[in-house]
Amino acid sequence: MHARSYLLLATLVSTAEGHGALTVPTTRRGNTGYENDPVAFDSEAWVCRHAVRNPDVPLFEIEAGQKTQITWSFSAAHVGDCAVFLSYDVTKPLAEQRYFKIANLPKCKDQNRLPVDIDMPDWLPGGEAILRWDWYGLHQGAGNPEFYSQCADLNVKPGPRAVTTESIVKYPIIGAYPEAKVGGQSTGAYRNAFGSGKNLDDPGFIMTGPPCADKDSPLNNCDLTKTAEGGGAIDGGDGDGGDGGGGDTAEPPACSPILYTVQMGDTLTSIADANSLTQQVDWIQICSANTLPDCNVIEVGQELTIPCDVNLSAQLEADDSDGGSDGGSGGVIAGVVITLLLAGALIAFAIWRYKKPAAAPPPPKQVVEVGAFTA
Ligand SMILES: [Cu+2]
Repeated sequence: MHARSYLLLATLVSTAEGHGALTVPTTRRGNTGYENDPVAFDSEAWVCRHAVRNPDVPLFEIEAGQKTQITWSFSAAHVGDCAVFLSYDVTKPLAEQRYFKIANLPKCKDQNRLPVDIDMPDWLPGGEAILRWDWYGLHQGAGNPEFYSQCADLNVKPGPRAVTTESIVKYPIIGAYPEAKVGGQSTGAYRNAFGSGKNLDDPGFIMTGPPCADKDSPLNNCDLTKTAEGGGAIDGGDGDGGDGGGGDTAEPPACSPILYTVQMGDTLTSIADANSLTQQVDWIQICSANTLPDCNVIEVGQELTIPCDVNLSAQLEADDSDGGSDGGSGGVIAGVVITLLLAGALIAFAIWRYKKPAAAPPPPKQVVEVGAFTA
């Protein structure tokens, strides 16, 4: 019994933690279904979540020198930055593939679920290639990023300025991003998205990761990583080193759960989206926090607690440590009670999910509106 509860809880928690994926072009998963869990940034899944091309997905056609549109979908729109890399090593295993960057996508939550133009460099070689999209989420602080990746397979139509693949400086993805924390201390390699590196204009705003293959390119925000290390030339040339540091170690501000009264036309998804900036939760977390018997059913006038993602993870980690937030014995007791309530809610929700294995939680877009009578 206990073992099963723990297993279910673990499953739920890993689901609730995962928060974003590329949806256009169609990735190697072959659909836009849930594949949002974070990956370890030193794992092969960080290169691509699938080792080989999906034969059911046609190659996505792109043309050197032209724009192409991509789209990502975040179910919890965390602060952080995205980037696009290419590789022509389509027949090599993930660990041997070498990549180069073509685009920086700072603050990519601001384009959540929108078509985003990428300028394909006019010097791209022709042939089959891998488009690799990644995202580091900074909602847990500069020292604790979450990493996400997706790969899609391309056919590149070259332009008149095409170079050879050999003339592009390439590198493995594992190791292309710096450690976020060493010896318990933030390395400052990632920006403080809640403070000094919040906005593009801030002096502390840095994009982390290697420079674009053409580091002097004015396209695709490549100037943001112009001085970074790790590649950045299409003629085998220079590399002027660089700093890349400048972040600080501040942690995200604690946010508090808020009460929300359901309005006409609301869905759990729309509520999660509307509060994503402060609460950073998705519809699954709201459903779970309110122990709703059915995530599809909410009623106008119903009061929902919208929890806070940062506090949720902190709370889960705290678990059987003191759990108190202000040190007094009252605080400790309150903390334990809250932890127990939260665990109970998660287990209840997990059991609810377990009882309906055929009906996995619906994709957010399909959450049914309830109470939509004409006023
Ligand atoms: Cu997340």
